[in-house]
Amino acid sequence: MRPSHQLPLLGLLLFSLIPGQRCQICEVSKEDYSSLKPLVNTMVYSSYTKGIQDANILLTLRLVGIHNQSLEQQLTQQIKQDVRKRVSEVTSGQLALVILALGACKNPDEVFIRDAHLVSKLGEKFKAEIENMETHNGNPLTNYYQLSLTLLALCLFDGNYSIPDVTYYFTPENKNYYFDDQFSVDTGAMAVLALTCVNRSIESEKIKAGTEDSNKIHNYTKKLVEKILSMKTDGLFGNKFSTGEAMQALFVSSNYYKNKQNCQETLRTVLQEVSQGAFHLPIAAAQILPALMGKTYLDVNKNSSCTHSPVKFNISTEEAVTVTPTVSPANISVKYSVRINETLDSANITVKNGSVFLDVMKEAQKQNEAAFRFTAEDRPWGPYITSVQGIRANTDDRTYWKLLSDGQPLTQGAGSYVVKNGEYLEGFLGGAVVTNPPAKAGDTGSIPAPGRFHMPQSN
Ligand code: B12
Ligand SMILES: *[C@@H]1O[C@H](CO)[C@@H](O)[C@H](O)[C@H]1NC(C)=O
Ligand SMILES: *[C@@H]1O[C@H](CO)[C@@H](O)[C@H](O)[C@H]1NC(C)=O
Ligand SMILES: *[C@@H]1O[C@H](CO)[C@@H](O)[C@H](O)[C@H]1NC(C)=O
Ligand SMILES: *[C@@H]1O[C@H](CO)[C@@H](O)[C@H](O)[C@H]1NC(C)=O
Ligand SMILES: *[C@@H]1O[C@H](CO)[C@@H](O)[C@H](O)[C@H]1NC(C)=O
Ligand SMILES: *[C@@H]1O[C@H](CO)[C@@H](O)[C@H](O)[C@H]1NC(C)=O
Ligand SMILES: *[C@@H]1O[C@H](CO)[C@@H](O)[C@H](O)[C@H]1NC(C)=O
Ligand SMILES: *[C@@H]1O[C@H](CO)[C@@H](O)[C@H](O)[C@H]1NC(C)=O
Ligand SMILES: *[C@@H]1O[C@H](CO)[C@@H](O)[C@H](O)[C@H]1NC(C)=O
Ligand SMILES: *[C@@H]1O[C@H](CO)[C@@H](O)[C@H](O)[C@H]1NC(C)=O
Repeated sequence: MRPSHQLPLLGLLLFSLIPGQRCQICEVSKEDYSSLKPLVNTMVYSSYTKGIQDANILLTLRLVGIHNQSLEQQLTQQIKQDVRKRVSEVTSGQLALVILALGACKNPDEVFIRDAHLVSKLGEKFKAEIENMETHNGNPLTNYYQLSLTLLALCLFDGNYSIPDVTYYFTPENKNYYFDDQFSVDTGAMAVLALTCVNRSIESEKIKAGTEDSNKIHNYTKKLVEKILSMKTDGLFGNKFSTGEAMQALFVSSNYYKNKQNCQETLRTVLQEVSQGAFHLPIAAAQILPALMGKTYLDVNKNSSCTHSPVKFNISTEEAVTVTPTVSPANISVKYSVRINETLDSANITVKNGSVFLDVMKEAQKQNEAAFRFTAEDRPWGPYITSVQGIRANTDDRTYWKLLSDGQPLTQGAGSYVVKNGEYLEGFLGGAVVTNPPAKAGDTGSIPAPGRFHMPQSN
């Protein structure tokens, strides 16, 4: 077990950073576990066919101790089969999630992790990310959320990483914590978890680091925590989908939740959202549930035995209600535009009330193939738009297809966002490029910066 820590010299700080302590956790009380049922039901009663893409689900089931042998077996088998088939092609973050899921607690899958050399393969993917940054203007192959997941998994599973790489690449000033000019709370939170793990490894002398490097890691964590806290609205950090990860980061590295009011504020808002079905995607449920049950990814530990949740969920299929509309819905009309550089293609599109953004895109494509054709890939969060008008977003350039409503970026994807009558929807080739992180909030106009792209391809 971890030794207890003396309080370090933190008089100057707004808060202290106390790793390994469990007193700042803000979790749903056992008596209120019934409010978590929608999340558990969503996770247990979905069909899973995507192999590695379902790793986050297995990770959460094991981390919070929801035991369902048939489901666990099914997920494990599909993940392993997928790993055997295409481990060299998966991204760093995907492989990190696989390792965290398979190794979440003591179970037979550890043999698979070892025999398939997953940890050293992850170490290679980490190196490849860093090499890409060196040759592509500081842009990783994927993103900093995945780089952080990777560092976290390497740290927890005794993989290879170097302290100088950590102190060089994880500075809070790094542009990769931002998309457009927005600090990505999910990304910052994952980095805090990874850095906290590294810090603990330094303390337990699992890895060596000088005082200077230790101090840097400490400072980065503190700064990132401050940024996360600065993104608070209504008890949420970033938005409802980043809050679970933000909570985990705050648990392991701040005293924020020592204040009971802070805790109640977050729980009230999150549970309200849960009751309104905001986390109806299994991945959304999987990302919020650990924090609500007082768990963090730092609890993933191949040495500890798989636990059972102390409370039995009365899981029932009846709870997973799907509302079937009784009357045929009215038609609604929206404006839809695609913007590339200065060119704008617009159309008025009529769809059934209750339609999602993707339905609008499909209808527009039917009407004007040349202007509105698009491609999408299936992801845990739904369909991910990869090209419009044959123009692909490009990670090396940090461009992406951004979805807007009345000029504001959506917080849901095309497959989830339900459109409203009279709304102005836009698909915009946005550049996630920032040469320097924004110094202050509010210094950017509401009009998005011109889109950038690289290597247009028709397909
Ligand atoms: C990095 C990131 C991005 C990057 C991805 C590209 C890159 N350079 O890596 C960029 C900036 C392009 C991006 C775009 C968007 N994102 Co995003 N993104 C993330 C983030 C921080 C990490 C994703 C990741 O790497 N996961 C780990 C790997 C292992 O999993 P993965 O499934 O292989 O990851 C891929 C997909 O997740 C995909 N992706 C990223 N974002 C989204 C969003 C949707 C809806 C889909 C279907 C896929 C997708 O890109 C990842 C890399 O290839 C997550 C945070 C989170 N909590 O998951 C948000 C997150 C998934 N994104 C989100 C959103 C809303 C979007 C946008 C819809 C925003 C917008 N208004 O346009 C767009 C997608 C539009 C489209 N083209 O379809 C939300 C989804 C919430 C929801 N309920 O649907 C999240 C949870 C952030 C949040 N808290 O709001 N994103
Ligand atoms: C499950 O059902 C039992 C008996 O009906 C009840 O006492 C308990 O609170 C329920 N648990 C949850 C998590 O809903
Ligand atoms: C376990 O999960 C399966 C889906 O894989 C589901 O059909 C079954 O009802 C679940 N069992 C329990 C006890 O929740
Ligand atoms: C770490 O690196 C050393 C030396 O390069 C290598 O021998 C070892 O196998 C690596 N370990 C892992 C887990 O990748
Ligand atoms: C860490 O932050 C403190 C206080 O801001 C500063 O004095 C110190 O130089 C920083 N240390 C490093 C290694 O960056
Ligand atoms: C990191 O470890 C040091 C002790 O080496 C401790 O003082 C500090 O609080 C820790 N920082 C974080 C961010 O966990
Ligand atoms: C797990 O156990 C091994 C061997 O007993 C030990 O070397 C390692 O430090 C332990 N890891 C953790 C995270 O406790
Ligand atoms: C909605 O539009 C479709 C196609 O334009 C049309 O067939 C249908 O009758 C309309 N429904 C209503 C309720 O107006
Ligand atoms: C958009 O602008 C960029 C840079 O100004 C240019 O390279 C690109 O060809 C333009 N794309 C289109 C489709 O006009
Ligand atoms: C869409 O409808 C509005 C009025 O309802 C009209 O002013 C506009 O010209 C239409 N746009 C297109 C592209 O048809
Ligand atoms: C669309 O449906 C919602 C409820 O599902 C309703 O509140 C709204 O009035 C409807 N809009 C139209 C234009 O029918």
